[in-house]
Amino acid sequence: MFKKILIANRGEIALRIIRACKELGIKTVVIHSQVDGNSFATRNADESICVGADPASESYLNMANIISAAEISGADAIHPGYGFLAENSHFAEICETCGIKFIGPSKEAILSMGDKARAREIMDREGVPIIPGSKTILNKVEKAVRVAKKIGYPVILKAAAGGGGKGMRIVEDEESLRKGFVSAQNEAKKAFSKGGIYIEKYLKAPRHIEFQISADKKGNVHYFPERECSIQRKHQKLIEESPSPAVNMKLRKRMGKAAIRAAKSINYVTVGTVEFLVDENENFYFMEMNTRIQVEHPVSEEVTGVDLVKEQIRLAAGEELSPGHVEPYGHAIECRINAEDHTRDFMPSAGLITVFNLPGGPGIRVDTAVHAGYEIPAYYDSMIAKVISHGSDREEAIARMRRALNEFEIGGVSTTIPFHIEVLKNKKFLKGSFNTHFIQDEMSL
Ligand code: MV4
Repeated sequence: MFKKILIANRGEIALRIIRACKELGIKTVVIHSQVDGNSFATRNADESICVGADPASESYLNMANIISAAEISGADAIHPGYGFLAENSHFAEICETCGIKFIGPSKEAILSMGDKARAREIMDREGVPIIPGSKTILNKVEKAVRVAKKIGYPVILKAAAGGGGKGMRIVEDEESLRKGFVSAQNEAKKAFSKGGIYIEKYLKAPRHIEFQISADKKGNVHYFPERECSIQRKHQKLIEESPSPAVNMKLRKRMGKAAIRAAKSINYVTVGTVEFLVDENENFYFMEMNTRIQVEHPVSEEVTGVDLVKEQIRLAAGEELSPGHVEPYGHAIECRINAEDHTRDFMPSAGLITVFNLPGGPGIRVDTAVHAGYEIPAYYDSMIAKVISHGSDREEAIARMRRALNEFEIGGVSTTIPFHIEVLKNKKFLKGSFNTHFIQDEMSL
């Protein structure tokens, strides 16, 4: 097992990783930018090292300084958390070269899943269902036109280096495909420095359902009960739950087995997530694989009792898989609380938090590194807390979440709490009948 882990992240996830390390008896060193010097994470770690100025490019993305910090502090592993360097295959490679264990899968696995067209190709070869479309990057518009003709319009253009919805474009006919293709390439090139585009049949109203998996170096792979992540806005998830109200035991088993096949196809080790789109007829299709611990991992922890961050660390250290949990215990929901004004197009609301009184009681967990007197820096994302409710069934989990959101007192900044409370009153949400268009269709913003 590792003796000391360097945490290359900030905020609630840095704290979450510190907590896991403490329970495992591992020393921690957290890196930070100048503005984060006195954060709750730095105060809870055994050591902290400033690696640069406030912009992430100079600190949380500064590979040379982070590696130096690991070497100076004698850390034998680096946990990247989510975002920043978590899915950077180059960083994983540098860690390996320096003899520091990157807590995540191999650089090869990160690289194959980072190229979304290649990921599709691998999954198709392994018998994991993919959305009809191109198996490779399309260099010429004529090729795209040919594929689109075969699968039928509408189609969606996606950037192979993108993911999470960045650089997508829906086209209804050949004319708009011809018009949009080169500009989509240019946009992708600008955003990701790689212009590769692939196309898929556009599914009209899919649900986003994903499977947490865990895998050890011997090739044992488990799947966890699915997470329903359809409640998103501009490709940012806002509410996640486990299990999905749309998935029965039979579908869970079919999708879980496909998720295991996906992980095995790239010799995956540690924890990861296989994302699927699911249509009204229970057809499911591989969309992407995320090679990191995700923001929404707590809902899986609540319905299984597994500490996923500890499991991730144990698996990275070469230990064997803990027993799996296929059927969920009760129901869990997570609301991401952002410091944003939802009445002003979710504009970030940076500034001083004057009041911060947490909800609690039965079935409520709050993952946050924020406190009263904390000043939200303008440099990073706007998530300030995750409220996770757990109940014996979906009804109880919703009732507990509603109760907790009303208890939560935050002063000084606008938050998305009122927005979440509205969603939790929506009839379609309560019935569990929604898809990825829910916010656009149901919430008047
Ligand atoms: C799709 C899709 C429909 N068909 N792919 C990909 C990333 C995720 N955040 C959204 N993604 C989608 N991929 C196919 N083949 C629908 C979405 C999608 C979406 C697309 C455009 C505009 C808004 C959207 C909201 C949710 C899901």
